[in-house]
Amino acid sequence: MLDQLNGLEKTALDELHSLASMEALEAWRLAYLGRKGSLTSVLRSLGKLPPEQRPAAGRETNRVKLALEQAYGEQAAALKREQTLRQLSQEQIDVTLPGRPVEPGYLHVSTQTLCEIYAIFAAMGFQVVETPEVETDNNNFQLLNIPPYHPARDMWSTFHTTREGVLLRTHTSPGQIRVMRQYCPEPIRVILPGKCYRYEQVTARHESMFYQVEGLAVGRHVTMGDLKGVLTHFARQMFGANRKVRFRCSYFPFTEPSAEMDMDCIICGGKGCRVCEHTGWLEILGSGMVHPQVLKNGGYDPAVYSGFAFGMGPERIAMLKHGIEHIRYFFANDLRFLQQFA
Ligand code: FA5
Repeated sequence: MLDQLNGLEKTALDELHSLASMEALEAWRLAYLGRKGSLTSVLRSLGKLPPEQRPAAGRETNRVKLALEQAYGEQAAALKREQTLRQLSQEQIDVTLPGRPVEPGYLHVSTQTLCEIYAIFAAMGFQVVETPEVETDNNNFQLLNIPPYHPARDMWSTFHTTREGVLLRTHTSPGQIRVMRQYCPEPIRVILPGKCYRYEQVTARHESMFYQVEGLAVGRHVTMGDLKGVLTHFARQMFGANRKVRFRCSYFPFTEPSAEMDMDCIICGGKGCRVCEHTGWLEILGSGMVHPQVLKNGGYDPAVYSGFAFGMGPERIAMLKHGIEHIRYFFANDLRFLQQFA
């Protein structure tokens, strides 16, 4: 047995040192150290020896195994080194070739529009705050004066989740409650951008997922005049200094009074066309003075504090700015559309 082992060790090492490729090395490993290799079969046959010979034979087998493993490791490292040196001497790098340019990415048109909106409001002292897309019924509706079974719920067709009272927000207005509760009694000037979801049929101006940017200002002596000033300034910064705006009475349960802001049609300049449905005006956003009950729900005393809020759709704003006919282009991932805004 011991002679057999010594013979095996010698043959294996001789063979190993003559190997010239990684493939041959792997074949050697399988032949000697693999599960069906020679050394493994010697190990297996130890049990057949007379008991008094087993300890010495076991020790010797382990010694040979370790010696072969070590030699294998060294040979592998040497072959690898040789291979690398060979590659380095054969392959040449032409450093004079021009580099391959990495195509830079660019922002999606919705994100570009959001950035423009942020910049305009930041210049007026508004901070950007993000609030969750998955909301409670309480924040999305009830604390905004829309109790269960209130007919105003029809204005926001809702995606509910399987968890009772948890839904995908239908607008960014629940962020008003979150921010007021976080900052009360500090004055607030924030915009709250993010995705909203409505269970609606897709039309040229309606998607089931879209962005909104909410605005909220709360403090002492905040008036409707402030609301009109801020929003008129926004429209002129976004669409041009000569833009006319008008405020139309509207209804939102969480603002009182409420108003929608229209801008003179960017396409026909107010004369009337297909885009503005021959009215000369385009609706840009919903707004109003924060309802006293909503201020209370946010922790503010409506006898001391007042505020204004607004909500706009950046996709609709981008549609006007760039003359985009259908809202479905925004999220269809068609590069022919997206690359126009690179
Ligand atoms: C609201 O969602 C109110 N929360 C806005 C508001 C905030 C009013 C604060 C008062 C105070 P409305 O449903 O009109 O209102 O939506 C506001 C804007 O979101 C719309 O003018 C439009 O630009 C955009 N929008 C609404 N629904 C969709 C839709 N399905 N697809 C794309 N944009 C939409």
